[in-house]
Amino acid sequence: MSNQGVTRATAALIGILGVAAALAAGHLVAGVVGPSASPFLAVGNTAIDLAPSALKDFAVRTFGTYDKLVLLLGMAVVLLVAAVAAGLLSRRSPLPGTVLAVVLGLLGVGAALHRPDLGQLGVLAPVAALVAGVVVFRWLHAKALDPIDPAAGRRAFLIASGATAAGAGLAALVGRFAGGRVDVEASRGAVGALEPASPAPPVPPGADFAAEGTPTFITPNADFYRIDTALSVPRVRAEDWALRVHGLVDRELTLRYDDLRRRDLVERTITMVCVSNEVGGPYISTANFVGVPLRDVLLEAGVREGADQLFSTSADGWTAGSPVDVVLEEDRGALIALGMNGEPLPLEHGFPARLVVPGLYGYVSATKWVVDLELTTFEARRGYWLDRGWARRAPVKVMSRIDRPAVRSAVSGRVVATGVAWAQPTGVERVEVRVDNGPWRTATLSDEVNGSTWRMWRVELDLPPGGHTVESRATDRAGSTQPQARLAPAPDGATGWHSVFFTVR
Ligand SMILES: Nc1nc2c(c(=O)[nH]1)N[C@H]1C(S)=C(S)[C@@H](COP(=O)(O)O)O[C@H]1N2
Ligand SMILES: [Mo]
Repeated sequence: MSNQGVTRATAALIGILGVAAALAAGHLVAGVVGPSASPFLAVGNTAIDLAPSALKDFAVRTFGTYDKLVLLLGMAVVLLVAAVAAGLLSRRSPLPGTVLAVVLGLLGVGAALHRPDLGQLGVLAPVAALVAGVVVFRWLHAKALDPIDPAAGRRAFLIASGATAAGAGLAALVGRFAGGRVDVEASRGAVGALEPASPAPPVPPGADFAAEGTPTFITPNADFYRIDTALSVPRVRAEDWALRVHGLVDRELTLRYDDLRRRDLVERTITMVCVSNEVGGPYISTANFVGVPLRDVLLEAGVREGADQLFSTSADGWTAGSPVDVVLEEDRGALIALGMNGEPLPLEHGFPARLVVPGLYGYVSATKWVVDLELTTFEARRGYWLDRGWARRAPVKVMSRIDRPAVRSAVSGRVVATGVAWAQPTGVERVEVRVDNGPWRTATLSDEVNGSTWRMWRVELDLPPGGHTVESRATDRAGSTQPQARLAPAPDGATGWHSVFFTVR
């Protein structure tokens, strides 16, 4: 048997088991040194950070909020193929498989070193993966090649394979358990009600046209759009959380969760929007955020002359830079938010705390899992997306979207076109609609909640049967109208009129 090597099926199995053992060992150690050190996640997170922005934009455009799932599945397929290939190349000698295990392990080491949220101990996880991968691969290979007694050798190999599979499963489970030790859900549950001392005014029933196809005015937390670079949601307990305010300040502050929640909390109804939102896109949502005015905290710290950037950092190392003049505006209503729609922030939306700045796109303002606020200059530090082709200043652009009729739908009878418009922080003055390049008609607006929230619109159309194109454009309180020119989201937000083709029966 030794001259022919192992069979194809056995060779493939050895490759797969070697990779499984490596991943499981890495996951086990990551459970102790930090969940994001798990090699699979660390490589995925690093791939996200290093990916060219064109690829990331493509992923968001194509897969929307499933982009991360697609990345993980893609990685799994690549790994499986590599494992099988390495196994097949190693039918006679374990050398090719050993090389693959080392290369994958080093990839994991590189990724762990690149994670800003991991200390030096983070490399222990991929090192464990590398060692386990090499040892298990070579051990199984030797068993499969046993030249002395082929029958007994086969039995020993099967036992060893079973033991490897069981051991890998167990290690992965223990790693998962150890990683879950930081019980963030329990911490969130223990926060209880965050009662605002000054609640937001109630949203009037006429604030949306949900019965006619617009979104509800307040977006339920489960439906709130989610955009971030985190493959695994950072798990920070409220008890362990602290926010440091430093840099160009008169006095540094360190605020703990209890310090903040004991203050007079304010509630503000705010619409958030992502710069990646295409014309007509879904990355916009509205919530009642509860928290502490960001301005108050910055004034307590005392912002020094010359600081033009508020540089915020998340627990996982992501960063954003906001203009100091904007976050200090009295009427802006920027928050260090702790709660959202009557609950502590959901984990995916930044528990324990995040920033929300009305009128700025999320990538320059809305840091989730925020742990650090540095007063600095735009010269000195660059936020995460700036080196990836996005602009330094990114105020939200005036925009409108058509929700009904739906794209390419067929409608009969009376046509009611509805949609949303936004122009934070001034508010929407007017929405106009036209059909088939006809005259613009002014739409009816829903009751206004405040300038930092979206506004719904509706217009009744009387149209002959056949195909029609409806277009909309909004105008803000300062008098600027949504321009017709179509611009892509990069570098500072899409522009253009939304247009929808539909048919009247
Ligand atoms: N830590 C962290 N915060 C982040 C991001 C991120 O990738 N990491 N993405 C930002 C972007 S681009 C947007 S649009 C908003 C989205 O917030 P949401 O997921 O709660 O809707 O979060 C911002 N805050
Ligand atoms: Mo975003």
